[in-house]
Amino acid sequence: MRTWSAPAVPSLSVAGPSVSLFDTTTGEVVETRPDGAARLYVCGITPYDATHMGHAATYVAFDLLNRAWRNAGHDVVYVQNVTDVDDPLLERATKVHVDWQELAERETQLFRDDMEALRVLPPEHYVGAVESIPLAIALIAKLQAAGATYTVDGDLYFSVTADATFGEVSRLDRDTMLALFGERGGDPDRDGKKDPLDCVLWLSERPDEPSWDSPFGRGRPGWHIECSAIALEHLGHAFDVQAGGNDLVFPHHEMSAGHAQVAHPAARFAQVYSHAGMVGYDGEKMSKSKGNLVFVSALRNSEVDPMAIRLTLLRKHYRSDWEWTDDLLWDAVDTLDVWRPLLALEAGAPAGPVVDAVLTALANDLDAPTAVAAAQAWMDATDSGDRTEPGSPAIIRTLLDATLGLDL
Ligand code: 5CA
Ligand code: ZN
Repeated sequence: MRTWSAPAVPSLSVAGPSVSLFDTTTGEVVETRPDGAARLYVCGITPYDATHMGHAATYVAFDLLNRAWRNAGHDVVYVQNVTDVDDPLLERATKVHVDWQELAERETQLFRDDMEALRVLPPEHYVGAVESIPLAIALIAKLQAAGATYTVDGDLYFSVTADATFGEVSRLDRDTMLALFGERGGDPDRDGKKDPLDCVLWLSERPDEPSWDSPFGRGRPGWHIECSAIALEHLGHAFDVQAGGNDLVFPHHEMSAGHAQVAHPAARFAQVYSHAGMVGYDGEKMSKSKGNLVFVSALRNSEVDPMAIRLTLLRKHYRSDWEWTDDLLWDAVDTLDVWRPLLALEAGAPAGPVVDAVLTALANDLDAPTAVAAAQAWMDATDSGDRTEPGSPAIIRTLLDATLGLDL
């Protein structure tokens, strides 16, 4: 699939420190240790509606990781999927009487435009579920050969007991797993399953739904196998970071890891699992199914500065759950009105300590709020008349662009 265009990223004269990240599987902040290029997989959108602030927050969060690695001197191989065939997309297409492929293409393009406006670095491999069906089929065949599958009325299931490490990604108790599985696309109550948590690998053909030929009959792949297959193909095993919002911890990331690890027991799927908090609006998680949405494209269409949207997101720590309010956005708009003229000055407060503070904060579990506070302190000092360092505004401007993705 076509990716989106990359914004220019200026290089810094100082290298950033090695990057640490909170790992969901251990509950600790761990140092990432890329061996050669850093390998990142971030779960992509299901393109049945426009990009909302929750999506934007998650992609901006992992854009900080991408930038922090680059600033630390690593090349980054970044892979993202598009779930361009799945139940919610097909259901929406039926409801609004649009061809499912047209809907997916339209919303994917809107997402690309939103990501470009927000200056999110594009993945090197932007990969659709549909185009990856041969990969999914090959991986399912490995699971079948490993004895990890069985059928229920023609649908092929993954047996979670085949994965000796099942539960190690999310570390949740069984009752919580069962509840989340039911809420997030699973079918714990279906008759004929060996374990209520077993998930679909290949769904047999349904009337009026798209389907493809496979050794398991005509049908389409389940959701979790899509990300396992795409990640393994483009990143290999034990890649550095598997990421997404924390609504994906279970079942999605647990199952994707399970599929990959049963097919290739010698290696872990990913080394670190990193999850962004949920952005809420009007008291609930912002979600397409609830309809309580603030769209990036709607704000762009009403001439809101995308950098103000980005700053609003950066002011919250990526792991916290928070509520979007319009006041947060207007506050960011006002902030940038103050920042821009200061960054255009010939001289300002000393830049060196700010460069260190920003790089250190971001390498420490992507602490953007601390980085933004360090930038604000420089703005305050410069605004109150500290113009002791010629050229420092240009250095800060470059710093904000390279690390936080703020082009001011
Ligand atoms: N296609 C799957 C992943 S393979 C999917 O979850 N798509 S999605 O469109 O529902 O979400 C896209 C990304 O945005 C996921 O990483 C998800 O965790 C994240 N996300 C969804 N809603 C929110 C929210 N309210 N706040 C923060 N992140 C969110
Ligand atoms: Zn995924």
